[in-house]
Amino acid sequence: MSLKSTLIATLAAFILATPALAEIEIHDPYARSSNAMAGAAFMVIHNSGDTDDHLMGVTSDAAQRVELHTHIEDENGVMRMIHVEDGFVVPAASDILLQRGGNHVMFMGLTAPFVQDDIITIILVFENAGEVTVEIPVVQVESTSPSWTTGPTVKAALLHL
Ligand SMILES: [Cu+2]
Repeated sequence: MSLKSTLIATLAAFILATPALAEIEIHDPYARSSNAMAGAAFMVIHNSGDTDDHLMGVTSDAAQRVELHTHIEDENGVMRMIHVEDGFVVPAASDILLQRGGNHVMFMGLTAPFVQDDIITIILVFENAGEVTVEIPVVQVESTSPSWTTGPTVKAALLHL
């Protein structure tokens, strides 16, 4: 293969590999578990592209079931977590937050307990960007912000697990 054709092949591979990576960026991911069976992951998902994308699902070996969840307030004023089967839209040139008390990645039936500083690997599946692998550090140590597991209403909501 000539140098020129090698360069063209390299360039073509680069161009083919780049677009999906350029559109979606994940910032500040962290994961934590409330008990030996369940955990959640939080992050900022940034869409730098000029078209909306759609987070359709998530997979991971870290638990038997991994789902996209959100919190809703039921008729009794109790916050409950529900599986969001349609996923989340990530608007063009915008961010969505997966955060405590809101949208999150839920782990049910942990393969192994989450241990501080361990890395949990998940694959987010986007309609346009495709599969995006995210390495997420476990942060079990309490920060100054209130834990998603400490409030009595959220504890009640965990019973659905
Ligand atoms: Cu949940």
